[in-house]
Amino acid sequence: MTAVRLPGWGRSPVVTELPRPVPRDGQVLVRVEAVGLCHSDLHVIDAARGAMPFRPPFTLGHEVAGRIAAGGPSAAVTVGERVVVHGPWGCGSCPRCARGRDNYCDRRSELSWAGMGLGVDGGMADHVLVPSTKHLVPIGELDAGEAAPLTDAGLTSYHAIAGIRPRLDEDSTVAVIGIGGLGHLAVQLIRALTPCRVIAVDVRDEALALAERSGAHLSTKATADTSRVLRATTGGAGVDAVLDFVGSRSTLDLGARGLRSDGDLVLVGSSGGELTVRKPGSLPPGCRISLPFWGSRDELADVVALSRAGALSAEVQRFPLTAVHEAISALRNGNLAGRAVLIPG
Ligand code: FEH
Ligand code: ZN
Ligand code: ZN
Repeated sequence: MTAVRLPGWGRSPVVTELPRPVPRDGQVLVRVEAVGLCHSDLHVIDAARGAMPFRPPFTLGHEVAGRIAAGGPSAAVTVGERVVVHGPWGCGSCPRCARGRDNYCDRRSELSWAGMGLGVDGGMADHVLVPSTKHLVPIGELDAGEAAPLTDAGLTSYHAIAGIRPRLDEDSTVAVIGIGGLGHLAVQLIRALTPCRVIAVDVRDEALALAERSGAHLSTKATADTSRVLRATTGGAGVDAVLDFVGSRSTLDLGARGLRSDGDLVLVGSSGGELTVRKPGSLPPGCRISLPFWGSRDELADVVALSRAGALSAEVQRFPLTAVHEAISALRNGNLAGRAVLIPG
């Protein structure tokens, strides 16, 4: 089978041929029909030796949709069923993993992987071997190219919103910073799940247009004065929540300056920006800071249900699997509208 593998730290991914895996025990072989490309893939590709808690070589790809091709002897599967894969594979036995919350596995520090395609072979390939049927969610007739981003971009956004949702009402305003693969789905999810107002912030005109197509009430280009915009549109108080899908020093500063007291600052992006937490300091009194990571299997089922109900629709840009380097360049250069998705031949 064709696979995109990271051969070693500091080396470019290679498109190569591997034997198709054979499922054992409870494992499931999934024929990949679409696999998303994520900024985290770039962080992994660019990582220096020792920076990640896992080691190459392995096949990339942690955002997968496809069909069940075969099951191991103890896997109860329906061959041909269309599914997406819950990717943050944990130890499988701790209290968190037992509840499908592998994203917060208690033994993560002991594992040599961070999830599918993150230290263990993933789905940037014709097939992927999934440890158990518990990692699969049926998708019915959803288009595979639009379903794959639900498993990471959609799920991560959904989980981030779930953490603040109880505090969002019709008087609330939420700023979404960074309207890319995750941000545009976050705008759709906030509109679908809450009555609050959404302000989208990005540096690119095409991203702000995507935000408006996704349902943002207001979209504003990020400048040094954007925190004033956030305050001006909320009567001076500031926004009730900031979802930062960039996570740079400038976006964190913007979020802190534009946030209302008793507000929520949610850091999702992994650009490595820093924020000083100090009293007295720049953060408003009563604010909460959270760093959500991916999401649970049950939350993925919720995301798929929202998509099947027509409340969520990922804008995607499709590339052949073998054109992975073209997709990587487009992601690096900010030339994507929505999420890049690779389609095996
Ligand atoms: C994966 C691995 C490490 C950090 C972040 C991620 C996300 O892309 C998963 O949603
Ligand atoms: Zn990701
Ligand atoms: Zn675990």
